Amino acid sequence: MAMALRRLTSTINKPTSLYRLSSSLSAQHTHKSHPDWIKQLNDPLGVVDPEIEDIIELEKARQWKGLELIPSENFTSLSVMQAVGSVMTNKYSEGYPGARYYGGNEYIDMAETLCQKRALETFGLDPTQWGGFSTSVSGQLKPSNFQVYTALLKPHERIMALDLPHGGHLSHGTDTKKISAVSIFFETMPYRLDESTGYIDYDQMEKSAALFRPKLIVAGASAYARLYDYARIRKVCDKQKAVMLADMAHISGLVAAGVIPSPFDYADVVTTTTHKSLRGPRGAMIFFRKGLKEINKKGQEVLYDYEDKINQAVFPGLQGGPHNHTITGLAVALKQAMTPEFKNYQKQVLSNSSTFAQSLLEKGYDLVSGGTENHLVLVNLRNKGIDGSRVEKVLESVHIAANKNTVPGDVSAMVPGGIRMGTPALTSRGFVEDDFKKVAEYFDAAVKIALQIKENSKGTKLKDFVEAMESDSQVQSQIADLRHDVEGYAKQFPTIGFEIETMKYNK
Ligand code: DSN
Repeated sequence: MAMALRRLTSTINKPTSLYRLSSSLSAQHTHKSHPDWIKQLNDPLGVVDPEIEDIIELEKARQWKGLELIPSENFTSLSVMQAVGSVMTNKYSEGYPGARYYGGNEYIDMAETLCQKRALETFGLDPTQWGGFSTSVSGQLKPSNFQVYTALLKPHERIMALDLPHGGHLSHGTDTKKISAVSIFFETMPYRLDESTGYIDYDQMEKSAALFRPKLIVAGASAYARLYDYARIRKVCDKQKAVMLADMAHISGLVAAGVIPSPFDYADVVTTTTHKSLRGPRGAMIFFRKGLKEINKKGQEVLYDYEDKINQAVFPGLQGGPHNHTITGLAVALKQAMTPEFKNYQKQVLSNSSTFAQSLLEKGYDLVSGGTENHLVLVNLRNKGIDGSRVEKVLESVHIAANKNTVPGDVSAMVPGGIRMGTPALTSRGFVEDDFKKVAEYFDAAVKIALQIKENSKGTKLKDFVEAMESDSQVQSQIADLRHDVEGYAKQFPTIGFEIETMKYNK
């Protein structure tokens, strides 16, 4: 006992031994292994949850074999998915870089700061004049637009935006049934298309604004195939002293690549989702002007005051912990958006869209506004004697994903008269102009099947149509043939973010 004690004290008192003791604490740990119950919790997906793994494999096959024509969708890159599926998902970081309510955020701050820097660079913005949030990603565009409204307006102040049935978006509050929070908490007045041209009626917008006196006007849409006249809307905003919010969700990839005009030259605030033409992860960004606004009549400098207000509205106003994996993935997407390859991609998106529009026109389809200047087309099916809901059903059955959509003149959003289709997703897979001529043929074939089904339907309801579609063996065999052709065509193109060889369902 005494010997042992002596040995211990002599060891303790030797400085070199002390050094060895501390160095073994910091660097010479052996790796511990987990007990089985922890190991099991960390097994790979295929072991933990084959059911979900199978669903993911089915979705991969769907993305590979189908024609993805929904204009607000895209296939994000492998590198973005790697960042999104990373350990960055594990952190809470309420607050802002350098001012968090949680410890351990040094790398989250680095990712977010880089993301913000890249966001400004991507859109060519001077950081002394514009600020941006990549934190606004714990929702889709609806929260972001709502965050802007709550930051800059008082409850029930007035917003003007494109009418929902004319191509607007629910987050702009022009729904007459008051189903969106925006239309519940704010007063909205729509501006509309000139139905004879399918273009926005700016003259009428100006007149309505003079009567309605909005505090904020939204320049942005969900189904508008033409470019916005931002300068014109700026003038209306200036007359009414209204904030100009550009919602560039659909077109932000095209804006980033500089292939269509940028709203930043005119708007006060710009919002966008990040997963549409921009090809990032699902999320949203808010940009706002800062710095000098004007010199007032007394010769004093007036500064923009959006930064703190929008900051507050995002957090703590409406958002909690940011999705750090998404912010990290977005940083990657923005890096890609500044490359020459991305510019080529966006040029191809536009060229494909224009070819697609032309092919549809040649087949006798009526396009709202007569064509397109962006990534989407809006087909008015009324002259064909059918509606968007019925055509969407047949398209889905032949593995073509598109949206039914209201078109000017529609009385019901339940049976809209049009179909909205876009080119960003298939362009990501490598489709070029000739491929879109083929896509137009497949679309036309699907519409013809829909017309035949409608003729055989016993009643006038959508469910009668579906019943006729499912019960007619001749129709079923036409659908099977067309689906076979569509899938054969789509399968020629590479998948994005995963390899065909590694897929479970790759036949
Ligand atoms: N951004 C919408 C779309 O256009 O599909 C979804 O809310």
